[in-house]
Amino acid sequence: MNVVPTFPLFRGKLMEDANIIVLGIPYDSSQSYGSGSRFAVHYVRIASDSLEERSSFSHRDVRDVNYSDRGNVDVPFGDREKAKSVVHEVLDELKPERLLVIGGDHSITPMVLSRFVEKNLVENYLQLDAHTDFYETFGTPYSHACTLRRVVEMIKGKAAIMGIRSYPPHHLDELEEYGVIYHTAFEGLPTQRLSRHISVIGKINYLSIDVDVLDPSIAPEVGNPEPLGRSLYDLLRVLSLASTYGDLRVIDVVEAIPSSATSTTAITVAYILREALIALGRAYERRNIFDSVLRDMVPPVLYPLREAAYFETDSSRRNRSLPTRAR
Ligand SMILES: [Mn+2]
Repeated sequence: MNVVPTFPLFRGKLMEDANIIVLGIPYDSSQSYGSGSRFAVHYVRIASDSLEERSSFSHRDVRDVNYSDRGNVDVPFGDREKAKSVVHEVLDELKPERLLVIGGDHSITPMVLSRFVEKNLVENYLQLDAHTDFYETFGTPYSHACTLRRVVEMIKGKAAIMGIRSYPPHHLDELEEYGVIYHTAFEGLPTQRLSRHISVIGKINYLSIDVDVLDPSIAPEVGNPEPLGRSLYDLLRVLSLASTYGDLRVIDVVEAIPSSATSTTAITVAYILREALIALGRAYERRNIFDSVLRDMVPPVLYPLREAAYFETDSSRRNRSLPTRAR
């Protein structure tokens, strides 16, 4: 198989029959400004070794997730078609039920997505990004700046994008024309407008996270940094909503170019990857038909209650474990 072994994310054990597969795709030939996301696949895995396996955000432990990190796809650089065929070859061999991809630049998303669409495993798509990525062509039609455009051409369901704050004005008209739901960074992520967002997030199967959706003060090392981004907390809320309501199949995390394993960006991405594994684990737990029927039966107006229940566990835990301090 065309994969290269690496230090496994959160020291996960190598398993043949894991429910969730982790793959690095160190392809960065389309980055148009800063480049070097091919190295992220190494640095963020090492950075994961510095974090706790148990998340204080979701109160879950990544060691309870049945995942296996299979290493990095051995992609040829500069040849997009060859890279795509190697990615497909590896996906066909591993047959992941659910997948976490570490990029690489954003042009890897259409490569991965196309296989899942062909197999009818992915219908709806959500991208978190500072940029619209909706250029028809940007030097080449497979530039990272054309990601969403290529995605919209191939998916059968709905596409949505959140966090955008850098685009030519005509892109917004085109997004509407193509039926893409969009929220700018200034409209906020779910923390502010929960009910409007979960009607989008609750249906997604493929979540693509461009790290530049975050404010550059949190993750400065990305290909195209853009000020006025969202917080890590907002991003994690999207993940928790998607795992509570949706049927997540694939998450990719792309465009980071950390300069070392100890950089703020590497640590932040490792943090996102831990929550992404936990989200995919929750999605797997909710895979059975009974649960999906129940999910459809709950009217969207009651969705906030379901999420409140998820977070209630956190506060009850906090109340239990914190002794009253003597004054
Ligand atoms: Mn971007």
